Amino acid sequence: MFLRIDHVGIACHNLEEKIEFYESTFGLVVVSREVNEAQGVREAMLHVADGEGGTSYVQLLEPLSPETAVGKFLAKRGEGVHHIGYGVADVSKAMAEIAAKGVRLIDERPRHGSMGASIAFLHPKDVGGVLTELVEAPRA
Ligand code: CMX
Ligand code: CO
Repeated sequence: MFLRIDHVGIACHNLEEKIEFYESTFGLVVVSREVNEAQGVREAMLHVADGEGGTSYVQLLEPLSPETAVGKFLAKRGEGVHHIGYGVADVSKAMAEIAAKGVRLIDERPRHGSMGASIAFLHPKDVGGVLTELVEAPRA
């Protein structure tokens, strides 16, 4: 069902500081910066590698306010890995297949993600404590 790890989402207090760290420490390059009001984040995608299944990124996330998903996470757990995003060919199809196995979907239908992707989240309580995102990249 999964084509690749599309991205690892990392929660942080200061996006610019964290970008600088990833650039200077790992040599990663920012390929996109966005504010996603619906998701409550200011974010950056940093390119990691291109593979047969597509491209993998690190997604750095700074909350727009304390009441957002990432804001609440930071208050409870502090900075660190927030979610894993898996690449899929068809997000609606993957959602239906996964829901049929009894895993709760957070999103009833796909939403807008980074760089034009269609995304949907699965509830961490049904995935062993891991917030899981499905990502369908836009057609080239
Ligand atoms: N990973 C694992 N567990 C998490 C979690 C995370 N990222 N975020 C919350 N939880 C856990 C909490 O620890 C809590 O568990 P306990 O009850 O055992 O303490 C439980 O889930 C409920 O957490 P909460 O703080 O009360 O928060 P909510 O229920 O209001 O929201 C969630 C949790 C997952 C439904 C919400 O964060 C959500 O809808 N996330 C999806 C959207 C999102 O994260 N957007 C930002 C990223 C955007 C992008 O990638 O593009
Ligand atoms: Co994500």
